[in-house]
Amino acid sequence: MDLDMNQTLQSIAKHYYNKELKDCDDREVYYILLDLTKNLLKDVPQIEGDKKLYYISAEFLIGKLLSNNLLNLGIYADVRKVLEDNGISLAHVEEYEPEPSLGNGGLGRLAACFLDSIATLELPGDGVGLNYHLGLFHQAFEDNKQKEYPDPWLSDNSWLGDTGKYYPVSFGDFDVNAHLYSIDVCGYTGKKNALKLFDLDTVNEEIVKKGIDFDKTDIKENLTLFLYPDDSDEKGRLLRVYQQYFLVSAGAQMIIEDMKEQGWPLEEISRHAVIQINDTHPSMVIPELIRLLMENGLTLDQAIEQTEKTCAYTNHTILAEALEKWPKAFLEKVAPQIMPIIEELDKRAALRSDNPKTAIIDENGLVHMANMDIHFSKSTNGVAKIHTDILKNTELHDFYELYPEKFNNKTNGITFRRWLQACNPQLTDWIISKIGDEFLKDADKLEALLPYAKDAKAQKEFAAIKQIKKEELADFLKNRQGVDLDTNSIFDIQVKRLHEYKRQQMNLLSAIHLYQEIKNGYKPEQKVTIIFGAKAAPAYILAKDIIHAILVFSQIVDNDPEVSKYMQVIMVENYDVTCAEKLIPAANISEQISLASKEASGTSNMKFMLNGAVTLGTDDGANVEIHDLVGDDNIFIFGVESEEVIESYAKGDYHPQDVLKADPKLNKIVDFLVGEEMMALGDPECLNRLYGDITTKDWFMALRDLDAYMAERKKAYAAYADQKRWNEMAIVNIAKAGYFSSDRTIAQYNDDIWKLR
Ligand code: 26V
Repeated sequence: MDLDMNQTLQSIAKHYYNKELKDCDDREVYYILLDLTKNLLKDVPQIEGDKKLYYISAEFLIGKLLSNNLLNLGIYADVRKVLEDNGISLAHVEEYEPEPSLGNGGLGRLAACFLDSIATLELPGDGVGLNYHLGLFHQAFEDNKQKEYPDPWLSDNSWLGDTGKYYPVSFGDFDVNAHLYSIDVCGYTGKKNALKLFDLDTVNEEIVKKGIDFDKTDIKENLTLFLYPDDSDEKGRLLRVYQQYFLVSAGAQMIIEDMKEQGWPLEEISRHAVIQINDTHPSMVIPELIRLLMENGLTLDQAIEQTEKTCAYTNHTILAEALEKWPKAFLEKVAPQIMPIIEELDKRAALRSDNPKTAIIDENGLVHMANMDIHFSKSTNGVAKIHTDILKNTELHDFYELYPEKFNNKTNGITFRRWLQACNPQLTDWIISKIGDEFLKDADKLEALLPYAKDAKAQKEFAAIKQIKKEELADFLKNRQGVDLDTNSIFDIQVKRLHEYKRQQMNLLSAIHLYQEIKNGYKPEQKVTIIFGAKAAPAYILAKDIIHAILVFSQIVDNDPEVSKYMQVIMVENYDVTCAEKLIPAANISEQISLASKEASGTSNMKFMLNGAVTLGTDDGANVEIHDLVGDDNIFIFGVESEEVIESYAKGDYHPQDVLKADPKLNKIVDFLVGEEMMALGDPECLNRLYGDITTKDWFMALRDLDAYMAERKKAYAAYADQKRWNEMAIVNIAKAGYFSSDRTIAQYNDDIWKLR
């Protein structure tokens, strides 16, 4: 970029603060950079084409945008240098940017990575979502328990731009106006798309009471107040349907408006638009688009045909409880105008198949959103090979028989701009010093690093960078939550949403086992720091019990000097994208231990791999593909395989008591949960409930895999002792990570589904 960076920043500093740059504090520098970047973004050319993608999603977990934008504008290094020359650290400046937490986890973060890659590949495509005033709750630990607080991110001066446009949305009992905001999304080649976010002007942040409680009935005041309001009760679920219809109705109107502005006939909308439906949250876009096309003069048959050719659906989970089914009564209340269309689609679906499992409306009057998506969109994809295979062979088998041509796999990916360049500039520079910078545009080129895996000098250099990242993490956590980390220990990290199927409880049980061994005189060769980071859904009691047990156990270890020489357990408070960017580059071991078949893909597994951590995991989700790429020697795999798990569920033959009877040593571990040490510090109600669940239900088979997990973990720790071998494994992982660039994923979506050019 042709810009004297020092002069430019000095003049903005003068203009706003009447100071020299070096005299500005970090907060002021943040606003100077925001101003600079927003202005530069204005001049970035829009990506154009005669077909446009709309990636519609209830979540976009975009994280902080400053670094990412600087990178994609090509001025990151320049800005960092000028700041440094003025005694300012870009890392400290970034702390003043509030993180927009507009997503729960992987699904929302994937949408954000995709936007980056879509713009980088110069494909015309916008994100379409909601402008939640309060993103995912802020997690605090009080008395070793999770407490939830609001997490505001909006301020007068932010990345969000007001388009000034409104779209009318009619609910059954009242009408509102959707207000369109927009955030520029600049790709790495210097062209931009947008993230379009709808909001409602009447939303009132004052109605938030204690914690994150609020009146769920006043839709005009609460519609876009929170990301996914608590849906453990009926009012919360109904509010969610209001949010969803608001999103799709405004979104579909905007799409139709775009078509008209371009002069493209709506009878041919599928030639000019493609709508990727991210999970079932935006599924009502199908009947809504049909309705609007008919309002615009298409016949019912035309509208249905065009909609089916325009929409495509991505499935992100096989967990039955996560597949949305809305009672007809809800939809009739929220959007009575689309109910006749859904009924019509249900009739037409029944003509295509009389199998009740593929019905849109079931005998209980529940509308199965995924079923509507599969019948009336042109493509259904899973997010990793094994996940798509399970959809085809098991979960959605009846649909696969009906529409084999609609099913396809798109293994997830991550943007290397954020998950390597921005969060690990040291590693990026090191890779560039070895193989040049071509891999930044063509991730497959990372393979050129492979010969360095066995190179002693390269191994040492890599290890030195890992050490720097461990020290940076230690500083970060010291500042953030006052903990001290031993950077000479193994950093063994599991960060993701808390869910029983992800099995943080199994990690905890294995940590308890290590504690017991140390108490019995075992002296590990290498100290280990086991780090967790996870938020639990506010109404998910067992998940909160697991957090409680981890926090209590962490305290027990800290209080015991005999044990804390060899191990430490840390639960990071308020795990978010910002934390992830610090934790992932510092990891030695990446914990990916879901019950095989349950994790659709996972994406942190890819981020860890790219940053030179070695996976300890099950053959589940994208771990399977990581395993294939790096081979048996560069990964630690354990556990029951997915076919066996699926068979076990079908037969209902898993009982944790059988495992406990067969292996007495496991009893000792599990009993610790309710033993005197834990009970002395913890809440007996929570601990007993967790113990009761694990010993009698254990729905996700943690006990079944526990022994194999502990054995494999020991192997990994032993392998770490051979530093040469360990660094070799880590470098092989980096070299093989190119496949997981979201640029590859997006190119495949485009080739197979979107066909934008
Ligand atoms: C949602 C819910 C909500 C109700 C309670 C239980 C439950 C369990 C799981 C979910 C997940 C919903 C969809 C989702 O977030 N899937 C994630 O998508 C990621 C991106 O494709 C993928 O990497 C993760 O494996 C997958 O869990």
